[in-house]
Amino acid sequence: MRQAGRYLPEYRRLREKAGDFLKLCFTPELAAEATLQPVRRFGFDAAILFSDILVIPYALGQSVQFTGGEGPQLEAIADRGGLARLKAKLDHRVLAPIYDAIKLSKADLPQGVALLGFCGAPWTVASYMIAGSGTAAQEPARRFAYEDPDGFAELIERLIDASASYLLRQFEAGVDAVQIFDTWAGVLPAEQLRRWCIDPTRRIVAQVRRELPGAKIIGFPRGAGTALVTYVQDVAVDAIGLDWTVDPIFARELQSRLPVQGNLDPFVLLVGGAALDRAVDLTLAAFSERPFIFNLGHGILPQTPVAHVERMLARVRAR
Ligand code: 1CP
Repeated sequence: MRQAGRYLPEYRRLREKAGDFLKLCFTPELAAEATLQPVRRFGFDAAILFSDILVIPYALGQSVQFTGGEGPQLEAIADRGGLARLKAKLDHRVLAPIYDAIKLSKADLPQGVALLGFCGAPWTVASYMIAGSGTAAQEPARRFAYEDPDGFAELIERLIDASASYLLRQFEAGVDAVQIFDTWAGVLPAEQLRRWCIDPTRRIVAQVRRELPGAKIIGFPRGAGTALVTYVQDVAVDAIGLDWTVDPIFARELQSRLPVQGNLDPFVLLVGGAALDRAVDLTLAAFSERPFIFNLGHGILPQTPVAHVERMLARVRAR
């Protein structure tokens, strides 16, 4: 998951053929192909839609580019004036090819293999919109939120509405569940995390369920640590993704309330060998007695050898 394709040769070929990353996301046949590739190769129980969290700023009219196969480049929103340049509402015509990619993927997936849709949580998406690129600790967005909390709240409001309507369209197109990625939750102090991560995500979930009661939603507030307890309570997700720093002793408590997903260290998968076997065994021993989705604690690293993924899967499936 999560920028995952890059370790697969078939993805790199498809990416090269498409040329541009956004073209890959917005050409339904190509996006569906990228969605299906990992399932074909490994027989996973679920596929995640091939897209990116930054299609939302793009559909709000912000310039978004992926140049040189590296990270995203956006036209940074430096202040409140930058907000005025965004469209008032999400343009679903721009996003229509993504909904078509969902339909195509769903039609081609084997029976019983779930299709996951996703979006970024408002805080994480806002942090890229403000910085204009990836940063080590999202300081431009943190500065914006401290210096102009009302202006920042305005951006978060827009993203709550946009994300809820985007997720609803994904369900309409056929996804079985969605995951909300709050990749940068962990850089905020508790009060800011409640205000900018937990509360907005709670409102997205409530808005989606108002239209679609029973919509299945997985939360992934990376780095939230002990705030996971409040997150689970307040956001009322159906399952929680755990990053690799979460101690299973702590997480087992959460698991008595809801299914958990995770949380193998992506770096040990890259390293492989006996360390990988041991980490897989520890993860399974910690979580497999209660509802559990075996997964990594964050995205697979692009340099990960495919053989290590095969080794991990063989070990999990042998249980
Ligand atoms: O895993 C998959 O391939 C499924 C599709 C997927 C998902 C779920 C992609 C494709 N991106 C994402 C989510 C995403 N994108 C997140 C949240 C999840 C996470 O924490 O990893 C984030 C923060 C992004 C932003 C983004 N897009 C980055 C990180 C930038 C940074 O420096 O902080 C990058 C490198 C991208 C590009 C991207 N998205 C996806 C792929 C395969 C790629 C690589 C680009 C390429 O192939 O050229």
